[in-house]
Amino acid sequence: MTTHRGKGVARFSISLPSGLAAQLERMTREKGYDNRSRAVADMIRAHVIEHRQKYGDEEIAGTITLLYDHHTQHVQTALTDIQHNHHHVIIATLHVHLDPHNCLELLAVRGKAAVIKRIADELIAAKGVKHGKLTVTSTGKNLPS
Ligand code: NI
Repeated sequence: MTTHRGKGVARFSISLPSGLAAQLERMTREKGYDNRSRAVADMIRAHVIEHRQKYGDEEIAGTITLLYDHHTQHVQTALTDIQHNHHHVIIATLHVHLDPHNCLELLAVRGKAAVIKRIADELIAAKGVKHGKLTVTSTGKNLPS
């Protein structure tokens, strides 16, 4: 990636699959942005904030959502092992049998941001997990109302 800097603005070009580029154009229009750069800048800003929340020393609360096919060999054992290893951080779980194959698992977590991020990455990367997502919020302690 080549970056050109000037007047407080960094310019760079990126390559996207054409289908994704078309979806970006559509979203930019639908959200009312006057240009693509502002839409992309807002997306990057949101991700930077999320990234900081995940990697810091700060105490956070959140949820980890996992979707997996319980027929995939060893997936449930692997996920349960990880959860037992971090029982002090995982404060509640909910398991829903979505259909004959798919399971939805929600874990409520509380602890240091970097620790929670590591556990979420480990769970999401486990073989058999089709999709996973960490949603971060505050513990409420240092959040002015
Ligand atoms: Ni299930």
